[in-house]
Formats: sequence, C-alpha cells, structure tokens
Amino acid sequence: MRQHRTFPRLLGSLLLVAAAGISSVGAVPGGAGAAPDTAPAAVRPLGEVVPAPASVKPSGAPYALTPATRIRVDDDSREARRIGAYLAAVLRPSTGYALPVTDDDHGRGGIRLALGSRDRSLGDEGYRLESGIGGVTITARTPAGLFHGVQTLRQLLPATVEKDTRQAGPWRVPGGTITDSPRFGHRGAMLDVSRHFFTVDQVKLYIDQLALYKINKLHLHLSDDQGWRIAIDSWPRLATYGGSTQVGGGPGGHYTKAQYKEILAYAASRHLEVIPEIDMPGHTNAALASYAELNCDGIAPPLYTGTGVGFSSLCVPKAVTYDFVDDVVRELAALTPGRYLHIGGDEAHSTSHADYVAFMDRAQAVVAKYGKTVVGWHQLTGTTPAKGAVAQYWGLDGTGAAEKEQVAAAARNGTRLILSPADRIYLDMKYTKDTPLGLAWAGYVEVQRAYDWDPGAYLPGAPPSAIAGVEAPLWSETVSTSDHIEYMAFPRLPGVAELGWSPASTHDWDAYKVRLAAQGPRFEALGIDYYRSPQVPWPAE
Ligand code: TNX
Repeated sequence: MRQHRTFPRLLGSLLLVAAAGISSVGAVPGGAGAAPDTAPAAVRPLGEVVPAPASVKPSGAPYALTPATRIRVDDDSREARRIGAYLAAVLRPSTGYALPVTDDDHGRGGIRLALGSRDRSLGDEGYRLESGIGGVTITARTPAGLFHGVQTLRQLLPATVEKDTRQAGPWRVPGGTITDSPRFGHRGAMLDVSRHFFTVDQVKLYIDQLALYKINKLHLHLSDDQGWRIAIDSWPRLATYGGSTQVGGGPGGHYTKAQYKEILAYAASRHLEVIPEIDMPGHTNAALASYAELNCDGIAPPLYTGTGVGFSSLCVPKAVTYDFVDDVVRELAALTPGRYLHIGGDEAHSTSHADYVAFMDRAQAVVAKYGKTVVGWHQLTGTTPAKGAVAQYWGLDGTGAAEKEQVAAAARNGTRLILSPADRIYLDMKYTKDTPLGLAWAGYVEVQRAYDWDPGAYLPGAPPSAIAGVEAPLWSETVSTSDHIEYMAFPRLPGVAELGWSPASTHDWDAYKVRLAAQGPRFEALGIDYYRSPQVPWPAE
C-alpha cells in the first residue's frame, strides 16, 4: 500500500529552506532564450497541461520560485486568501519554502492571485495565467476560476512538486500566457459508496485527485441494494441496518449527517459540487430490508451482499412509499447546498412500466417541492421529465436507435443531458481482459477509447446546447480500497476531464497521449496507483 498525500500536510523542514534557495536561485536563467540548463527538472512546455487549456501563448523567460517567493492576494478577498493557503500547502513540503500568503500590496512579483477580473470571456470558471521572469499572475472573475488556474500552475511545475518531502527543484514556471475556460459546465465523477463503503477520508482523497483535473461535480451514489449510506433521522434503520453490510458481506458503513457535511465542505473547498443520489424505485433492497412496511407483501427481505441488479422495487401503489420518499428527499435536500438531487431510476426491472412512470412522476414532484432540480438516469426520458430535469445517459455506442432517439427527443424538449456512455467512461470497466478489477459487461475500455469521442456530437439528434457535460461513474462492485479507485480512475479520468473542459479543436489523441504521459511522474509523486497503459508513452523510469 502506498503512502498517500493528504491535506493539510506537514510543512517541510524550514532549516533546509536557505540551502534550497541558493541552489535554485543560482540556476535561474537570465532572460528570454533561457540559459542552457542541465538540471533534470528543466522548464516544461507551457501547454503541457491536462485538460488542454483553450489558449496557450509561450513567451519570454520562466519564473522561478525562490525562498523569498510570496503568494499575494487581494486584501479584501477571503476566497483568494483561502485559495492562496491551499496553493501554499501544495508547494511548501516539496519546495521547503515558506511561501507566506500575504495581502501586502507593496511587494511585486511572486505569485499573485487576483479575483474580480471584468473579462467576461473568462466565464464562471475561467482564468488567465501570465508567467514571466518577474512572477506569475492568475486572474479570474470567480473563486472557482482562480482555483482552476492554481491547478494549471501546479501542473506547470515539475512533478516532484507534488511530493510531501523536500525535493531539489529548481521550481520553474514556463513563461507566457494561458487563457482558459471550460467547454462544459458539468465535469463530473461518480463514486458508488453503496456496493462498497468508502470512508470520509477516502472520499476526500478522491476529491483532491479530481480537483487536479478541474472536475467540478462529485456525484455520490448513496444507496443501492447492498447498502444505504446516509443517515436519515426520520427513518434511522436505513443507515444503521441498511448500511450495515456491503458486497462480499463486509461491515459496510454510513455517513452521519456531520460526516456528510464534512465531505460537502471539503468538496466545496476544492470547488466541487456534490450531487447526492438516492436510487429509486429499483436498487432499493437495503431500504426494503430495513423497513418491512415498504414492501408490497409487508415482509422485509434479507440484506443483500451479491452483485445482481434489477430484483428490488419500492412498492409503488402503497401510500407509505411516498411518506418515505418525502422524508428522505426533504432531509437530503436540507443537507444539500447544491442545486441537484439525483433520484436514480435505472434498471427498475422489477417495477412494471406503468408503476415506474407513476413513481417517477411523484418522486420528481417531491424533489421540486424541496427546491431541487432532478437528475435521473436516462430511463427518466421514458417518463415525463420535469421541467429543467437532467438525464444521465449511460448507454453504449451500440445502444439501439430507438432508445437513443428517446433521449435525444427529451433533449430537444429541454431536458439537459449528462453523458456517461458505459463503453467509454464507466471507470469500473476493465481496461483489457487482464485487468484484475472491474466488470466487462460494456466491453473493455482502454485509455484511448475513453478519450476518443466527442460529447458534443455523441448522441444523434440531441442539440449540442442540451449537453450539460460528461461524468465518469465508478461503480464499486469490485472496487473496495483507495488503491482500487485510483487504478480504475487513472489514467482514464484525466481524459474525461479533458473531454469536459477543453475546446473540441484541441482534441487529438496523439497530442493528448503525450501530455497524459507527462502526468505519470505526477501520479507517482502523489502516490496514485495507476494503470500503465501500453497506449501511453510513459517516460522511462
Ligand atoms: C449498471 S449504470 C448500473 C449499476 C451497476 C453498473 C456496473 C446504471 C445506471 N446502473 O447498477 O453498478 O452497471 O457497471
């Protein structure tokens, strides 16, 4: 098991700071047309970033961090200060520099984080990064934009900057200007915490990994047949009993409301919005086992620890079902600062079509009643999607034309789409037949296959404007540790992030695989256990 980096980390030894400074300052090139340099960590190309930035204009000399570098923020911005503190926490252990975060305007140079740009072209999440011999300035209209700019800055520094012990440097940022904003507003990752439970710390670790690639939504699949993972005060046995096991029969677990809020706060600090999912009316064995009255026959089934799907259903005709839905949605909505609440709706094979339609109508109304926007798996488009609803498409390239057209027709009617094609970006699919983890029902998904498609043109007949973005689900039937999460997500997840962020004009597998290869040493520095796909020209060890 590798040692993972978590935040906040210990500051590297200050005693070493002076020595580090002398060597790196001495190696700074003097101007444009940089001096020859034999150091291993030579300046990286300005555009060697994943996701590919919208515009990259290299120019001039690099900026080199020194022991005197300060992170300067506007004096009236708590948010910029917080992002400055985050950046400092990333950079301090490996550089050994003090990197004070300051709002003292008098100094110049260093790393400046500036909020409040009026440049509308940067949008809600964009940023501009300007780097030259005198310093680096990241400018954005919003804290999210500033945070994304900081992720780009991280990637422009040598991979060893990610380590949690002092490294040699030099710490140079290539000169030039990056102007960047995302193609799609929804760049998601889903984690199934039901089939196997993941602790708050495991979720936080994944959040940190997602943030590096500018993923901005974390969809948590909080309930399924094998486990109910969120405390609901009005139905306490859902979590205490329904959450007491998992696939394979292990002890499972659930989040108390306080723990769940801790996840939300951590995600917010990394500018990710959490979208909670309670999967209904199928995938509900954990709830049915916890409360006999939810079953049509009044008999609670046993807890389930296998990996089958499609065998459970809430009892659609019973009134108590809607008391349950109302209570759960009310409590979950009250916990949720974000706009969205996901109600599942997939694989309801034990619910008749008429019951399914009736149930989804009522459940959607409850979500609206508590002020949230509904998200559902794309079977929702076979019912009457509520106004503003979002459908998550999880079909395959080869899914029948009729099913695709049903989804496309809903999109033409105003339903927005999140694209999660299973044979492209299901992170639980095996890479090859030899992958030790994962499933293969949608086929094998190597790294190129996950990257090489266009979300804007994927679904025939769906207007490009209806595409909210992409999301990579990680179902956890076979995934039970952070190493497992990492092995399945990396390196496919950065490709999904790029599909969501980068302009279609940058899409090019041959160029992407080179930028992705450069992430290998960064994964290693971060302790991320990744699949060394033979499709990617990883640098030699
Ligand atoms: C399908 S995709 C499911 C999940 C499974 C997954 C495994 C979807 C909405 N439902 O219940 O975990 O396949 O890949």
